[in-house]
Order: sequence, then C-alpha cells, then structure tokens
Amino acid sequence: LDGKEGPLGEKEDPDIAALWRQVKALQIAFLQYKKVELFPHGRVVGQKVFKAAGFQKPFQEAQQVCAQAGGQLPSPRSEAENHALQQLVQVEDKGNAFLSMTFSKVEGRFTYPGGESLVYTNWAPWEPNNDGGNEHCVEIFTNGKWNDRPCGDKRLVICEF
Ligand code: 289
Ligand code: CA
Repeated sequence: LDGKEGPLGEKEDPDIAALWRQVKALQIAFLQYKKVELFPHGRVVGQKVFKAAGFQKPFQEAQQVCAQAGGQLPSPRSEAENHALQQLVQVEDKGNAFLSMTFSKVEGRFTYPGGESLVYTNWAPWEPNNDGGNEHCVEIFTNGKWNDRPCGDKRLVICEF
C-alpha cells in the first residue's frame, strides 16, 4: 500500500486523478463566470435563466430579440420564477416587462407560446380585463402582479433561457 488506493483498496490511475483535478478546477471557474454573467441583470431559478435586455420593445420585436439570442420571452410557471422576474423588473427600473403568454381567440384564454394552458398565474386584482378590447399580451409589474396589455405597447424585454 502506498496511500494512493481508493476506498475499495484499488490503485488510483494518475491520469484519472489529474482529470478529476481538472474537472474540479473547471467547476470552480464555471461558478465564478456564472456569478459574473448574472450580475446584475440575470437570475437563475432551477434550470431556467432569466436575463433582462435592458431596453423596451413592442411584443413582437421583444419575441424576436429573445429568439435571436436563442431564448424566448419569460413564462413564469411558479412563484419562485415569478419572484425572480419581479426582482429583475425592480433592478432594471425600466418599467413593466412583457411575459410570453398571449390571448388565444381559439382557446378563449391566455396560453404559452406552444398553445399550452397556464399552470401558474399571478393576475393583479380585476385582471385580465381586456380593457379597450385589445389587451392580448401580458406585463409583469414591479410588485410581481400581472396585467393584460395591448401587444403594441413597449415594455422591458426579459428573456428566458
Ligand atoms: O389601456 C389600459 C391600460 O392602461 C390599463 O389601464 C388600467 O390600469 C386597467 O384598466 C388595466 O387593466 C389596463 O390594462
Ligand atoms: Ca388589463
């Protein structure tokens, strides 16, 4: 025995040991870059990353901005995801942000971009009210609540990856 045995007494391959050291160093470096990248415009919730673009666009252009970046507009599916978006809307200080969901005339309700029904909602009191008859998009306020809103209005762009 020379002290290089594993827990089962097997010999440790020096190449494998070197690879493990490399994996650990990469993990540490990756965590550091993640923190740098997310500060101050990004949030991680589970597997999802939300990142504010820092400017306002009408809904269709906002959709294009996120798609071009390889993401999509945000679809908060839980209180934790909604809270992360609320934080970004507060930090950015550029007004309310668009969410991904739109009113489907066929379904008669709001759906995700794929057409699926909503699994989580956080409507403000009395919303959605389709005020003026043209509120087919959704904005999230600094208090985290949602309001239906005309898609042509400009809102802060946040993308989900
Ligand atoms: O154009 C109507 C909007 O400005 C909002 O006005 C009021 O805050 C409420 O009626 C909202 O529902 C509406 O989206
Ligand atoms: Ca409304």
